[in-house]
Amino acid sequence: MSRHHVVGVAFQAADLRRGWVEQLEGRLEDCEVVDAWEVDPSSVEVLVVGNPPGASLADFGCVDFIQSTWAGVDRVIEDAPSVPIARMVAPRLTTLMREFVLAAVLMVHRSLPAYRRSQTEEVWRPRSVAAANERPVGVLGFGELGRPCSLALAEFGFDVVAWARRPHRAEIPVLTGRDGWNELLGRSRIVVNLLPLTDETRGILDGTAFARMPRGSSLVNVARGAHVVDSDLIDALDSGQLSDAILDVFAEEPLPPGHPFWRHHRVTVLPHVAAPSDPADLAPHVATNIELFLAGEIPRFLVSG
Ligand code: OXD
Repeated sequence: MSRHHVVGVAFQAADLRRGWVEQLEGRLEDCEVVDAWEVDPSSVEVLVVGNPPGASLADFGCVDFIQSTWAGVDRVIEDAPSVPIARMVAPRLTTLMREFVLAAVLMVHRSLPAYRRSQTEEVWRPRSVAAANERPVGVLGFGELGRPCSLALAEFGFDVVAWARRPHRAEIPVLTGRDGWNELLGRSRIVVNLLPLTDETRGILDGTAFARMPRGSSLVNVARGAHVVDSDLIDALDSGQLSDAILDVFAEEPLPPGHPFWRHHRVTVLPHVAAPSDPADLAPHVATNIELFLAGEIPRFLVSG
């Protein structure tokens, strides 16, 4: 007889926990899907979490596998460094991120934030226009999200170069190493950040990085707020070194009241909405990966453990 397994969902919000239990129940054979907050943590073998996880993972010492419903798992790794963790990669999430990156880059490319500023001052001031192929764009990261976003921008006509930790064979140039980093920043009028957050990338977008970018360039950050040194970004925007920042992610989320980004006229603040995780869409992917794990096979998109 096959063994019965307990799969716990541990999100901060009760309605999200309920939603995930509903979506996963019935999809997993020989599993009981439970709200992890309502059971003895030592009974849970597999956890489904967001990033950050909605519970202290130290309490779930017996967990054998963690499935994230988010693409990035930096906070989960921090909390459970020795447990195998799979991040979320799914077609609809990729589509949403591609759309968002394209929208943000087009918005900056066609100066929409600048026109919004002109409007608040009631100033009628047409700006010079460039076509996409005249606009160098740099994408930081060439993984599951960086690659499709880079290619979507290139297909749209932008002059795209990406930067990654290791070399890639690709339809666009993918630079690596310190020299590649400097080259990408030195040429890009719009930089899009899609890097994972690691010890090496924390604070990588600092005053030195901004100073390397051509004057008047812009930043789109859809990765993690902690990649950016906030005070350096504000200095770069105030001095005119950078023209605009479109920020979907922040070191602290929700962005705290009174944070200077809220009212900065060159910052567009978005509440982490580039590619939201929808339980109905992602439950089949989560279930398939948990089944792989329970069958003794290697789950997809494993990042550690
Ligand atoms: C993320 C996500 O990792 O929203 O930021 O999936």
